[in-house]
Amino acid sequence: LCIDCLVSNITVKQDFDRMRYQGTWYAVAKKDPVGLFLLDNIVANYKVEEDGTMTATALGRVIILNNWEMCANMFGTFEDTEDPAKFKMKYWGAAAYLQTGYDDHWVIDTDYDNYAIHYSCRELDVDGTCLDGYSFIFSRHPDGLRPEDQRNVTEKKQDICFLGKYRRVAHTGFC
Ligand code: ODT
Repeated sequence: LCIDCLVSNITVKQDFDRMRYQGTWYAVAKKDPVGLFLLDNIVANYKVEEDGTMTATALGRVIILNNWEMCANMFGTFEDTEDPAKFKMKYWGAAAYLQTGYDDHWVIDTDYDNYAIHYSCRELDVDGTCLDGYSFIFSRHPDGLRPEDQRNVTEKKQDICFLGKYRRVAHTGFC
């Protein structure tokens, strides 16, 4: 629960298990940041390397240079923090004209087998709330969340103060 919307009060998945988080996740909904990048057909694939480092790749439809539509092939490496569910993600694209960055990457909740709620605040407001952030709702199933997971996901969207700010992420086979 997060009633005051302070980023420092947001709770994440307890005892996050990166091994069980590995594999393919389909984005079913997204709360966009300022200057959104990934539009739709977003699929992430997480992996734990031999040294224990978590890495990921992501595909998604983007529009670059205002009207050039393409499928972005993105890479990320995750730096651990003192909280196992909170990472710093360094990311870059397969091509130089794609976005690069260094974002928070928090796993708010997941059951590993069906759903996951990701959260990233890029910019804190002076009052400690999130001024610019983004979030993905992920499913293991390309066709969306199971009905039995929807209530919990809605609750978590509220906890991170993004309820009502998500849009559906379409999967049309573009990527
Ligand atoms: O789309 C936006 O507007 C912001 C998101 C930009 C970050 C995309 C970089 C992905 C790098 C590869 C990592 C995959 C992990 C995906 C999990 C969540 C999305 C960052």
